[in-house]
Amino acid sequence: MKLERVELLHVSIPLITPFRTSFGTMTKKDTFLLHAVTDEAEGWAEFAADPQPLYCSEFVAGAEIVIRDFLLPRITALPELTTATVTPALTSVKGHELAKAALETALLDAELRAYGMPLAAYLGSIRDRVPAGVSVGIKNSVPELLDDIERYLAEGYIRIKLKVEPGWDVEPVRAVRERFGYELPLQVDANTAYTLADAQHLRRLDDFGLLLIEEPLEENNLRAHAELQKLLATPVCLDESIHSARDAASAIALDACRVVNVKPARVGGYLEARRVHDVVTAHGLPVWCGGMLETGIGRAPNLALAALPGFTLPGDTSASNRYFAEDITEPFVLQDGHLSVPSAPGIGVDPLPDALAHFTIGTRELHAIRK
Ligand code: OSB
Ligand code: MG
Repeated sequence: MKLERVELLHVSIPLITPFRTSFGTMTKKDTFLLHAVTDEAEGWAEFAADPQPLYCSEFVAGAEIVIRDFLLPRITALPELTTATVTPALTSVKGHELAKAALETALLDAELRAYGMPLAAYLGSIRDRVPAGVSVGIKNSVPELLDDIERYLAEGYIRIKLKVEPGWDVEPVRAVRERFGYELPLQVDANTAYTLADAQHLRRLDDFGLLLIEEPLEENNLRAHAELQKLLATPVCLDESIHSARDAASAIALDACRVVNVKPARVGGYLEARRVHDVVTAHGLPVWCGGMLETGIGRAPNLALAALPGFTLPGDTSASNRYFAEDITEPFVLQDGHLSVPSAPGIGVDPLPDALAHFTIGTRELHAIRK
């Protein structure tokens, strides 16, 4: 495969409702797509992070520079361009997993399209649809939260995740249990909002039969998560702290978590995400697929991953209309609480030209081979 050009499309898409977490409130998906054109096929990918480094250290403007100045030059120097050669070529650049994931995914998409192979088949996925959960942001009041959850359950979502922070934790969880019962698969996500000093408070969540508590403490603080796990009956799940399969192995060895949220972007792409799945599954622990409010371009490959056998818990991969009035691809629709895994080659979806034109606020040519 020969890389002819890589185009960056900066897109901005309004969210249907603001999404509030312990680290901030999002009102739109503001990021970029990568469009890789090779002599054999074209590929697409979405950068998963936000304009500000609040969820993770990477951010939109920084990732553009990293890809343009440090990642792409290493790719264009390769004698043979395949996904197998791309990933090792990028390892000398420290960190920047989300930027690497965007570039790797665009090239993987092009390569798989050239082979006519769907990403799900390439990864070894076994399902044609995956159960959908929904991540519910922090609300102004408990009644507002209960109304939102009622609507999501009526739509068919089969698992609810509540975003929590100090001051919005035990009370909303209790209210959800009282209203919807103990059978509802329910979990919480703190996005690093607590410290080990909050352990006794967090223990109160043990009364509510949660599936897991996600990233309660500081990012990368495996020791503190292990201390917390000793005090909690609720399984600790790590998100922000897991950047690789090696991190997952360390966290499990320390008993810092008993569940892992796999976000392909956070671990550098789908190949490493597959390895995270393999390591965690080999330890007999469940994994599930997280999300970052992706457009259809990011959602499609996440669904392919979530169809691997070890993904035994429902993920955060919700339908397009949970996020957007209009998506950039054909919308993903909830059917009987599930989303279909794309079956066309590569990531299996393309941007719709009109939607793409409508939501694109800038384009940059990152690399063009002069012919
Ligand atoms: O921590 O899982 C998270 C969204 C943006 C950034 C981080 C997270 C989230 C979510 C929503 O919880 C997941 C989704 O619906 O895409
Ligand atoms: Mg999370």
